[in-house]
Amino acid sequence: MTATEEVPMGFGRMHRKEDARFLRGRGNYVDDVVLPGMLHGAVLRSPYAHAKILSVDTSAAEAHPKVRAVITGETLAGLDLAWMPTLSGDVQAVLATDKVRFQGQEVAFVVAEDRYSARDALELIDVEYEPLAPVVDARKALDAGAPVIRDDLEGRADNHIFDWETGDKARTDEVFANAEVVAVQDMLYPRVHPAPMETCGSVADMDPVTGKLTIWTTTQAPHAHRTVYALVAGLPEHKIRVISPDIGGGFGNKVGIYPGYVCSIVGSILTGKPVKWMEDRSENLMSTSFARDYHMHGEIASTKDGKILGVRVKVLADHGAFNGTAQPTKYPAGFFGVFTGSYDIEAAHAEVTGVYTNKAPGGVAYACSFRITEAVYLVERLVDVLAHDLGLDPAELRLRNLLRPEQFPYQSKTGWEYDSGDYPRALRLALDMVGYEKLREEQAKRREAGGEQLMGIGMAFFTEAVGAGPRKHMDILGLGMADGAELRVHPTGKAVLRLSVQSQGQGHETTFAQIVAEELGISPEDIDVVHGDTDQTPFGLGTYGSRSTPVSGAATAVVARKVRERAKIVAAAMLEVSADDLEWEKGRWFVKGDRAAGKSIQDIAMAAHSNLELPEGVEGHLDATCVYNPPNLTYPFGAYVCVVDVDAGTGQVKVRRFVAVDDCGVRINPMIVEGQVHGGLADGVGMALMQGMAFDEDGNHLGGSFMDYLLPTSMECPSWELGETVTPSPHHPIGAKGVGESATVGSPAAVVNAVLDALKPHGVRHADMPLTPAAVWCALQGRPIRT
Ligand code: MCN
Ligand code: CUN
Repeated sequence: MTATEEVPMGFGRMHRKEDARFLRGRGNYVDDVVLPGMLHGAVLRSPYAHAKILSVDTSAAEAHPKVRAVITGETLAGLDLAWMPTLSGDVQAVLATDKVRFQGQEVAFVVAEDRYSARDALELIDVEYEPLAPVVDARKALDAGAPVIRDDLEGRADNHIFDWETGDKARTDEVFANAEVVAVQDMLYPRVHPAPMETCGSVADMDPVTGKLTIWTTTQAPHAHRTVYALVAGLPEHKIRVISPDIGGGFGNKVGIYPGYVCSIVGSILTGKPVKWMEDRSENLMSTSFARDYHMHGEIASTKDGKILGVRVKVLADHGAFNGTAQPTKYPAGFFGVFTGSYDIEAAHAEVTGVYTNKAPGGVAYACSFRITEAVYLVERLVDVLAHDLGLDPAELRLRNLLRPEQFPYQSKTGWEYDSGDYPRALRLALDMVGYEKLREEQAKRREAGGEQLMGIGMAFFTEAVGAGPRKHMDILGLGMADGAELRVHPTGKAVLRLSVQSQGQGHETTFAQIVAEELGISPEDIDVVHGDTDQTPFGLGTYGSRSTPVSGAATAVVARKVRERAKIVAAAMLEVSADDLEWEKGRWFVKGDRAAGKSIQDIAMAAHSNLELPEGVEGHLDATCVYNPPNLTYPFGAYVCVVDVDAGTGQVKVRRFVAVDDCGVRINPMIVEGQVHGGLADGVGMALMQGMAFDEDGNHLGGSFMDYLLPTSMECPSWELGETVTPSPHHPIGAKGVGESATVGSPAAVVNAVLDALKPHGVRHADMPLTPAAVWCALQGRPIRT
């Protein structure tokens, strides 16, 4: 921050407080943690996607002079730790005992004096495998005679995980049977990976004297992890301290508990020394939480003139070898239930079937909003397919069907209550900003002129449901999704806010200080935000599903208001008036009708710690705590328009422009919101055009490095054009809605719709992501790139 720049006393643009250390290279990440006597762990991984383990010989590795311990599945079985529960109530192998079930699965863990020796010793472990036929294609997972992946589960004779449905099937079938038009489209939302800049890792330190385990680890949910460690390992919870220091990007990759974390803990218990384990890039890409992998069969029904009547969908969900997704228990398909999108329809129905395949576990990650990415992609592609079939302009079709402002709060046909919105206003703003009509004119001229330079205009309108959640509906492993907050105000009026949520780059140290500043009138510079340490912060479920602002942000406002009420009593005593005679303005209480007679929050804080006499029954100090259980989710929304140029000769797509209008209710820090949107839009361009985790037919992972798994850079991104509308959430104390995943959720459909709009004159109706040059070229030739 420059000296001249003003720090807002509340909401407003403000540079991130945490940047002072990040920009100076003073961040403190897990790999920066160095403890006396620390040892290093490395994981031996399976080269096969599916194979029986016949034997594991660790003798040569154990003989390595720098090796302190070699841990196998058998070692863990002896401690009853070979399997751990997943966040979805399945079990996952920590280290394989019987079989390996995906390429890259953890088989053994070596603890050595340095990282290099640990890695060297991996090569000395001799594992004898008997390869088995793998299940790679989810569409074949339920075939009769398909190899059974989870024969560890009793009585399991197939690869079926769950069936889940939502909506009214009978009513939907009736609407479809009577509809004038039905458009049908199969589509794949391919497996992608969050690929945070920092990979996953941990440093575990079990103090043999006190019995206290401290674990520095890359986690988005430190408190939830601590409870799971306590339950799984039988360690007393108060003897476990989870510290999540600075996190170099999470994107959902750091929600779950990975075998490496558990192995570092066991390594520390066995050696009596701290043990560090840090993945490399390939390990991260191959074995940690992927995202999506939804095969969707979608149908949309409408009248001839484009009134949408219903949506139905069948999904085949590839969950990999262990059901390791991290969504609220009641929702095995996450919040996919919002697939009716932003439209006023009569009926909807979805069926989702989850299956095991020989791939890494995961599913809910990469700014997914619990599968709302898939839901938004589905409905926004279907609307475009319908526009294509009806010969209608996709903007016009959307405007005819968007929910109207007077319909809020809106009960969706699948049971969700959208809190607030003005959708047509957002879409009109986006169309105005991009200059929609002029662009269509340009496109018409280009089409008339012919040639290989194609132009496409695509859009997407999305509604998200974020802020999980009302605790009675939402829990993870039985832990209800409510968040605590604690606010202390020191005698001199400086404050410290303690939170359970965990920033991974979202700027919480700034924005949460701004919420307190807005409520109390203390400068955000004078408010420290403490997070990422279970010994120092109240319990809460962590950061994912863009829930920090909706849940902990609300908790922060509530706790600050409690402090304000306490301050009122102290101010009344200081001013020798009744508390009822006081009025609040930002930063001070004053006597109604006499502005000059007032006390600042700083004066009040000092008095609260002094020998001032307070009314009977009122303690001193201003500190307060609260637990916030949200009454509903918040429903941010947005309208995105993308313009692409496509070279028909090479299939190369260039994103020319991208307009994004977001509505996340009241913006705490517009600069941070814009940063979140920029990042998410880049994600969307990446997923639409280049990312996609591929496997060969033997289940070999083909995206183990950034040479093969492509991420977007500034070269692929246009200069984003952002707009905003503000529709406050009626039930959130400051009217804010979450925004961290909005752009990732909304943008892929806009990019894909734009590319397909460009290809439309060539008879292309749909093509699956990623729309690489090869995929686009194949689509133009009329052949699919994949079967
Ligand atoms: N914010 C605001 N006004 C609003 C809403 C949000 O100023 N109306 C601010 C918040 O105060 C916060 C940031 O925007 O500083 C994001 O807030 P929110 O939408 O509540 O999302 P979370 O903080 O819960 O972040 C989670 C979300 C998720 S789930 C993924 S995945 C993702 C994302 O955030 N991962 C990220 N954005 C990321 N950004 C970075 N840099 N790194 C990641 O790993
Ligand atoms: Cu789903 S990725 Mo974010 O919720 O951590």
